Amino acid sequence: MTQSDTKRILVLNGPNLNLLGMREPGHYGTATLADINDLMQQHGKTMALDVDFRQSNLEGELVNWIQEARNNFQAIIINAGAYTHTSVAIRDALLAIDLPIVEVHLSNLYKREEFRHKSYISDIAQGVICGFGGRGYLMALDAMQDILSE
Ligand code: CA2
Repeated sequence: MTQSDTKRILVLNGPNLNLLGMREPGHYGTATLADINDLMQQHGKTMALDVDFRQSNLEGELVNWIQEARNNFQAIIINAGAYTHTSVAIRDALLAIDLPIVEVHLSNLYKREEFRHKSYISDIAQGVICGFGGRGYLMALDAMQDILSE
């Protein structure tokens, strides 16, 4: 397999997801973001996917990373955290780069407060995975592999 066969996936995580595994295990599970990152790297390797994993609590930083992804990545997996429900800026950045997007949430948004039912990302994503905890990120990677080989 040559390096050009390897697809690069940017995995973005939004505010407070750096606290994963440290608080609220009932909603978000016990795995840390580093644990999920490790699993994604390993799983990605088996499918010739190079996974770059980033987290920020800052909306503008997420927007910058999305803009930069245009020339460096083939796809984006995103859990925008609470910005999912508020950020037109993240939506606009995702629309501008024209890469396939899979949206992930650890918790099942539809079992939670009504304000979490609205996502500014879902209707511009190829698909949404929510409610499966950290495993959802691996499911998203499988889905992205299928999307990229279509
Ligand atoms: O379920 C998800 O993945 C969410 O994107 C998580 C966000 C929440 O605002 C979304 O509605 C759904 C919150 C992330 C907060 O993560 C924490 C993790 C551990 C302890 C406290 C917060």
